[in-house]
Amino acid sequence: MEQNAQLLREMAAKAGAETWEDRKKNQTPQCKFGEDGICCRICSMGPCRITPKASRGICGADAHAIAARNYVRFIAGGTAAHSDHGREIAHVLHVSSRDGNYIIKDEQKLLNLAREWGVATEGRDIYDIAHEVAEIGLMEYGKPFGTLRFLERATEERRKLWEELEIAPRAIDREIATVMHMTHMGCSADAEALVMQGLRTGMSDGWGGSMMGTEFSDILFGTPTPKETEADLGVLEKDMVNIIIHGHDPAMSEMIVAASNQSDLIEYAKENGARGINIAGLCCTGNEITMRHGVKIAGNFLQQEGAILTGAVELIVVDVQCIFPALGPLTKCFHTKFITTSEITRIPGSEFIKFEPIRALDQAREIVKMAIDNFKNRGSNICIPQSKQKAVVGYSCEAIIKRLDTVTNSHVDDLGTYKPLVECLESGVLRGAVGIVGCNNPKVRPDYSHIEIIKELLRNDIIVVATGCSAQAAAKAGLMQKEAKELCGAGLKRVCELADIPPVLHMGSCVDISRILMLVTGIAKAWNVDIPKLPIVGCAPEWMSEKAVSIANYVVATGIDTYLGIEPQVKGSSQMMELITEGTRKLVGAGYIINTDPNKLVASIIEGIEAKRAALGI
Ligand code: SF4
Ligand code: MSK
Repeated sequence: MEQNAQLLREMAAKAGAETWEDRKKNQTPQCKFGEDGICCRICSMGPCRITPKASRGICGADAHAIAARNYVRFIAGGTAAHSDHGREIAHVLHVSSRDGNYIIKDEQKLLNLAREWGVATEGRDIYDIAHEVAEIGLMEYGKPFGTLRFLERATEERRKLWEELEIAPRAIDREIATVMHMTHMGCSADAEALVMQGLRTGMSDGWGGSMMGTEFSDILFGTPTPKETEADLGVLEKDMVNIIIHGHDPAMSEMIVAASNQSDLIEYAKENGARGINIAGLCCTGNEITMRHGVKIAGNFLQQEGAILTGAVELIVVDVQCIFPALGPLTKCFHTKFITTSEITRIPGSEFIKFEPIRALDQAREIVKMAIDNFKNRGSNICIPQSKQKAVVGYSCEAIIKRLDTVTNSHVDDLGTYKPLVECLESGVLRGAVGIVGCNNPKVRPDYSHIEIIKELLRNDIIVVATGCSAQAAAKAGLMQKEAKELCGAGLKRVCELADIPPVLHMGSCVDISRILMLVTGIAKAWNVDIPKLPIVGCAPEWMSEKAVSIANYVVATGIDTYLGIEPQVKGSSQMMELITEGTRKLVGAGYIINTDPNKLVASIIEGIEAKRAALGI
């Protein structure tokens, strides 16, 4: 991996290009007030910062109030991004039609959701049902009364607790607005009240916008099933037209993949001297597309510049979130065309083609053609690192149930439930399960913490499910191929062999952490054990984005301990540090455990899982 990085650094130097590593140096040392969360600039009497001689801002807000307000605004940013993604997909569902660009690929999932939401299905056209379901979903963003519909999916214990604590989320947009209002100058200064609203807002993401994003994407594009792919920059092809898809919302990329498979465009690529068209994904658009089509994974968050630095990318097309503005100047150092498609993500140095669902396939064809036309402009200085690994991806909850059912095949009557998985956990064949999620962060060596933590868990018979950039790190390290069972303890190895699965299951993109919520909820129901007592935890070793904090909040509110390898920016407030670790645990049964040393972090995960097992008497 370091060898690749060195190669790409040389490419950058030759091209006169700057990378995140250069900019990181220029940003060092980073602002201590920002790191500790005790700089406030929410009114123009400020900015104010807390120092040994100034314990309060001009209005009198102390370190706890300032850190808490900054923290919940972080959550609101993350919830807004994930949930708006869900809203966009709902709009696509709303214009789906039998003869249009977007058709319904998983009718059964749509019918199940329609029944769950009380939508009549008998004798109706599937597209009428789809449009009504989409409209109900869209109303979840702004309905004036009641709480979110998906909360009904949670365990009874959680629902009751959320009601008692008054953190059951109402309309999604309302929770985001409530954060902005509470943190406006002259409103909340009480850290605990702000943290509670943070939990509620996070839940409007996980049990709201993200869950909608996942459900509607499955309905439109198909529920993922296991399929083989490859990961890392070596998936770029020297003699093909390389197109990178990047971001989070799969709607446009679905069409790019469809266009790239059309014979006239493949023929056109050949006429232009290429062997064909090669699509490769970055970040969560890459995850969405690999989960459903097996499209190859070029890399994760901190590899986005590396992909361009190969000099072999004809075009990069992006939608929303996690896209470096640096791609503007960087692509100018090469022949690479940079296309933005969402009005949410406008970046200087890009060409903007506004995504329109009703003519998305034509737009995608236009974009693929642009890439082909650009093939001839590729420079002679190409450097594609050789590294790539095989991976099996596509583990939706449905796919996991199907595979794990084969482990205890004596339980024919249990087919279609999580009981076989519960049996493995209860008997100790598997000691526990960990959801590893989240980004890369230049504060730590890219992928290192993800990989070290995952490997140690596997050695200890702890099965791993992964999403986002963590999943891509695992894929690049070869941990998503079935042969990785050789790295596991005897119990996990046996489960992998019987179920014919890799020990790390790719569950999708960042919004697909809602799949993990449903997986854990399903296990809790099948086992009849409250979620905080299960030997199941979450971990974000290298997180960086506001979305990650939103996720961490809904995971904690769901009763799942969350281990963080990067410190949240609240260290300047002892009260906040207490609230996010032990404070929430007293209320919802889970909290953060923070350690920036990956070896210590994984040791505490294993210790935490074993303590939960001991408490269950297993
Ligand atoms: Fe300063 Fe208070 Fe204004 Fe914040 S809200 S900038 S602490 S005066
Ligand atoms: S893409 S939010 S860097 S996981 Fe979902 Fe990766 Fe984090 Fe973006």
